[in-house]
Amino acid sequence: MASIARAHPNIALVKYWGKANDELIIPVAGSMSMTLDQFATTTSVELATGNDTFELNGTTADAKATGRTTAFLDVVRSLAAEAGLDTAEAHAKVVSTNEGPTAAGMASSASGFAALATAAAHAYGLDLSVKDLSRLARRGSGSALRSLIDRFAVWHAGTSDETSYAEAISAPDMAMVSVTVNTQAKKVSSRDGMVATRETSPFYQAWIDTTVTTLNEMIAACAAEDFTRIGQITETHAHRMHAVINATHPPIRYLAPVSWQVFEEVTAMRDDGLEAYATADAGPNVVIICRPTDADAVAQRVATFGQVNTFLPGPGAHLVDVA
Ligand code: 2P0
Repeated sequence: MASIARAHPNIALVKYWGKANDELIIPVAGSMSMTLDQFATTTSVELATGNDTFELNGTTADAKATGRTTAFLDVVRSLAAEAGLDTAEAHAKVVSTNEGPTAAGMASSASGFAALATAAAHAYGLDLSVKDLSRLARRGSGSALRSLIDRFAVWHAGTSDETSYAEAISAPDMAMVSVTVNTQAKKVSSRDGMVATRETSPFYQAWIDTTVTTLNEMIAACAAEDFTRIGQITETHAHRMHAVINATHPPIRYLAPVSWQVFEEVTAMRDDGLEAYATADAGPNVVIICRPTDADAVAQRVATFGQVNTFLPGPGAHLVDVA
């Protein structure tokens, strides 16, 4: 009996960058995102004897990925023990497939842990609400908790395991056009980059303060269905995140020259009356938000900079089958 779940990546409009608690993955500030409608991860979890095993995209995962999966399953097992379930000691066979191109940098750890949390909770016999599944997914990877939510999500930072969770927020319909750029840049993981930022960036407290304010502004802009304001907040906030990261020592630079060219092109689009705004995560790829009716025009404007994909708001993580 395998439990199978599907989840999609999410892209933040208000970014998560920095932890108040590294073990529980409690962030220093809340964030807000759109769940995508493509590049799903499908994960099956089947209880088994012997060690936990993890197969990713058809091959046995490396030791680091397997260790992270086992650590996550330990959290699930501890919840099963608290609930008095006889699955609490069981190991699991985990098989996961990403539909997105592996090199696309489209938050596969978010869809991965959202799908794993959903499938593993079911396999171990836990009956969790979406809120509690988001809290569980957070233990695997912070951004994964937002992929539990349909369309648009807010992560309430909270101050404890209980109070740090995701829930839906209503926002005007929009599209995201991702530009996957070609670069040889060596990537510092988000996890390591966040620690370096906390330890060495002199702007860290300002970043925390501005993110708290920005999330409140974003929630108000969503309530007002003000796409222009949402876009302006998104682009400014992305640059503030890269600014605090750039100020680490030694410096971390996630954006590449071609990323800046895409930002320039988005400014030019606006000058031409095509309303679009850009953001970027811990890597050189740029994601452009626009109205769905403008997505084809935006995609054409950036086609020469890299591989272009267009997304609409998608579903939160869900069980698809119990074989
Ligand atoms: C975000 N990022 O809000 C931000 C923007 C990257 C830049 O969430 O350590 O992989 O597993 O909690 O979730 C990436 O962070 O980090 C991320 P962990 P995660 O989407």
